[in-house]
Amino acid sequence: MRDTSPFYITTAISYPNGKPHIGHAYELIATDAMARYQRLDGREVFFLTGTDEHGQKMQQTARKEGISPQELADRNSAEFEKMAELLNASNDDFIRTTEKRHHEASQAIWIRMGEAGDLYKDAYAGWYSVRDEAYYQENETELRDDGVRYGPQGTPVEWVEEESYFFRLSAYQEKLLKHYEENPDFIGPAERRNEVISFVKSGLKDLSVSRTTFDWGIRVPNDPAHVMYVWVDALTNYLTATSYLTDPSGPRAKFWPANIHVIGKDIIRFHAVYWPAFLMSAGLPLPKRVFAHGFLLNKGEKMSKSLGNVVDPFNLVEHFGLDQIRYFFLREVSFGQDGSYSEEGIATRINSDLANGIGNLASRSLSMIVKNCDAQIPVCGPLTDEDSAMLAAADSLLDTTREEMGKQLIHRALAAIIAVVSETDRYFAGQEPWALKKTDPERMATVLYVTAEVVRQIAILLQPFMPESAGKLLDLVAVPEERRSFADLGEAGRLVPGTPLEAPKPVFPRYVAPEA
Ligand code: ME8
Repeated sequence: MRDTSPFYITTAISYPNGKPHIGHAYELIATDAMARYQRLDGREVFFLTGTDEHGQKMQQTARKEGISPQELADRNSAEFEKMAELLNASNDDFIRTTEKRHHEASQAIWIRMGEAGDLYKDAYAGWYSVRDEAYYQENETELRDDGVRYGPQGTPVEWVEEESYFFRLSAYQEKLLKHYEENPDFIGPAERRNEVISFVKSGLKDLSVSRTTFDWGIRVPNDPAHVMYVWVDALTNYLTATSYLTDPSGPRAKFWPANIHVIGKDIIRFHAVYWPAFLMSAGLPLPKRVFAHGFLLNKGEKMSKSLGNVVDPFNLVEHFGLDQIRYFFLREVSFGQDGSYSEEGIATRINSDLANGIGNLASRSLSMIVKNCDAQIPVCGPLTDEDSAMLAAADSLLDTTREEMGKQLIHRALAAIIAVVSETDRYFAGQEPWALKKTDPERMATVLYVTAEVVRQIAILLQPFMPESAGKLLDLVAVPEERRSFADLGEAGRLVPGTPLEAPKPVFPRYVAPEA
């Protein structure tokens, strides 16, 4: 069933302490595909991404580089915006947490948590990871042979002692567990849900939510010696951009609560424990779902600066092409699981699924139409069972992909579309339209019509994943711009005989590795 309610989707906001890497690109591409899918399916979508600019990590990196944190943020945030453009991301806004609107929203949520009686001042003494911007219990850390103590994500922790505001997280343990129980879809995938539930069941301690030993952050209202813990402000970005708190009659306020926060698995605790607790405290509605994708590994290994295998998304796109990269990540990696990538893997996908698959199907069938049917969409004669089955397979893709995308199973939605490409290949080969040319030209016309009609539907459905290439495929079958939404799938938008076609230009060239 089609859902017409507004749809709000977010990525995590990235730390601009360095340039964007392929993990950031991956998250943005996947979230973009989901946003585009819902838009094409007729929903009013608000898609947000941005940068998380406060905190100790930013301050330390800036100091090392001899510039101010604001300069560091300006420089690298611009790189993230450039990446969004390069990746053809359809985000409706790009939020920076140093913006005024965000300071206002963060202070507003702080005041509400205070009014609820959930903030109190005390002294913090414990472990902190600057790289993760996270507090850890001692039993979550380990002292290794190198004499350094590490947190659960493998980053070094340091001892912190300072005056701090605390948030009464302990008071939300039972409420959170009840929320997970009553809203089984709140956290996905299932592994992450289990992980969060067992973390919360193991007992929640109150959370230190302000810092006094540095000042790169949002001031605590009425206590300017304190800046907010960066995660309090970072999570609030999702609210800021809707103006739900600061201007409830604003045009975007209707988008809160978010339908889905898309994040990586390393930050599930912040999104599925702290964030809903803050919102409950502030008396605000909770997001409907938090979905954690996996990590991208380079040839199976974790990317790290020290291994020298951090891949620059700009280079990757330059080398393979944007839609090729989008397709690879979305089809190859099971969304929610870790995924590995390599040049060979990307080349194989490009050649098998795109060049030899949909690209070849479109060019073979459409060039036959141009040559043998006066360069016009041919008339479709009486349908055989095979023709009807072929059209039915294409017509059923909307339901299948809607179901998979509703569960963030992007790779399965794509696999279903590609399976219909293969089925169409078999249909086309089996019908032998080239042989029918002499013996039964009307029958040939029907086979070509059916094939072109399937190409049309596949191209419409590929738009969320490969917007530009899918657009080119739709140009090849002469589908007007305003007939490219999901409402035009199936019977509603069948190709019109007599529509002129041009000789097809290749959309997906074969990838040939450059000589070493
Ligand atoms: O965590 N593969 O920012 P960030 C896949 N500012 N995803 C990856 C990845 C990889 N190798 N490396 C990172 C932060 N990510 C916070 C978020 S949200 C209110 C604040 C993902 O720049 C990571 O999981 O470290 C996260 O979702 C996003 O990239 C930004 O990471």
